[in-house]
Amino acid sequence: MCVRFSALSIVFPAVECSDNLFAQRNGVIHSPDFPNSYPKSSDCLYRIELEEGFFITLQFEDSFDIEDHPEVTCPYDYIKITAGVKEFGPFCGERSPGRIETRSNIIHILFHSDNSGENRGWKLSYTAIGDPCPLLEPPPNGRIDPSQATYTFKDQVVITCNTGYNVLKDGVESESFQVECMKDGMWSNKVPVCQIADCKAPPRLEHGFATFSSPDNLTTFQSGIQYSCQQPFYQMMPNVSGTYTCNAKGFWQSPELGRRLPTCQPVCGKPRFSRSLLARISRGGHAQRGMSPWIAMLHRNGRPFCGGSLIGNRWIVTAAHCLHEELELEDPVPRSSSIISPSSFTIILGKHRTQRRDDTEQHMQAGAIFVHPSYKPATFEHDIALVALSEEARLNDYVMPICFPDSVLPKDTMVIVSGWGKQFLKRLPEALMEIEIPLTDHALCKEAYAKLQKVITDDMICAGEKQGGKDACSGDSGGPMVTLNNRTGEWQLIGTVSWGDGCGLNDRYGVYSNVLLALPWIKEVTGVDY
Ligand code: 4AZ
Repeated sequence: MCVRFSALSIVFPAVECSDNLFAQRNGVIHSPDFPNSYPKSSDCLYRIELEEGFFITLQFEDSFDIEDHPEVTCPYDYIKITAGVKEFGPFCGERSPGRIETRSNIIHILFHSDNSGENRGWKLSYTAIGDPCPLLEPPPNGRIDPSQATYTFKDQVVITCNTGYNVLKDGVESESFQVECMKDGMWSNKVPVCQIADCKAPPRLEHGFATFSSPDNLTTFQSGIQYSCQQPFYQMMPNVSGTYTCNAKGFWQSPELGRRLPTCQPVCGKPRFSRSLLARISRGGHAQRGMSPWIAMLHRNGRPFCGGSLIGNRWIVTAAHCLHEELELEDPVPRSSSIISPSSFTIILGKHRTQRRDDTEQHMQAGAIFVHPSYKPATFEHDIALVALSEEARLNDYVMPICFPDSVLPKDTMVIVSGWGKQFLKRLPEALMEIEIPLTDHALCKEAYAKLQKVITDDMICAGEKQGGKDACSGDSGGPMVTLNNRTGEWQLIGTVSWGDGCGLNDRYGVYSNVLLALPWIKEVTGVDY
């Protein structure tokens, strides 16, 4: 019903409702003050503007009330919808327009009211949805999230691979891959492939090897390998199983070491030819082949000049004075103290005979020489040095390193000293000699040498029998003094031949450099720690 505008009627100010922009994919729009009467004389514009590709659907509520006229279509108040070139309405009366599928992404809803009437208005909800994209199949060993029956414009899915598999797209591996449904109803990208993680060929293990658990040498997720060391001359360090499994990230992994590899360390102090009680020397005599596989001969000018001991597979421990020009006995004019050139001598491993060739010998060059930092040529304190071999020794039954000492030994412990040094008749022996002697009490040794104004310091160990007889001598210097550790069954290096007053004299004892005391320095320089 229309009431003509008159001076008496109350003038309602037109409500401001012309600037309503809806940019969300869903929303609710209603006439002003709904469900109360809408204001008069208003022109309300509601815009729904979405990206191209969306189609807006309007759903009017059943409760719909706009002033109308029985004969004329919506002459007073009305709602009109423009969707691109299409128009819907005008609508008025009490019949809800219901659902309108506009197929457009931009909608303008114009609501006009004139200056009379009391009607409750309208309310609608809208949704915008795009065209569906084709059904997506997850790749083998992968999944699609979120999982839906249909996907439409703007929907995004993430393709993730199962544990042990990686997304492979254009040759690039990644954790996951996203594809989006586009406005043309096509996916932005093809579904990637899930490729099984591959640990590839296991890293090489020096002095060791890897064997595959599977007959076809698989290196993929959950495959296994077993590292082993070249037995019996190398052993695994730390002492672990050596089993590795290819993990989901494509790395070989061990339960004990994670991604770290074990190492293969030389086996020390366990000669294949061990001393039987029968072969045990009491008076000193020729050594048996292979019973001191750690002994090294330092050779120069066609003859041996010192001994040494192999530690690890590329280091020799010897006496510092062996490598010192100044103390070279044959040197007529003592020169200022200097180290001999590494290229001036040869190290021979696997040696037995003094001056004849052995089938087992290995000739090595010295790469570098390290003299103990506290070595004092005048007093023979810290008479110990290290020689780096220019190549690795090939470990076998005749070439094997000696172990490090692990504790101070009591006096009278029996030790074995070997060397090619001069015999007391001043002749070189035919082959390697060895003696078994007891360690001397430090105070007793000190006392014996005090008479000669010689000082026995804490870095020195004495050994020998009081009555003399069995002793190291010229040419034995640098050579090993070893003992069998009954607990471990390993031979260990206690000292290196250093000096003494004469050879084999009674109440005189041989003096040896204390390896246990030099051990921190030896480990630091060589890196050997088995
Ligand atoms: C030397 O001249 C030497 N009796 C080594 C050891 C001893 C004496 C001399 C101990 O190499």
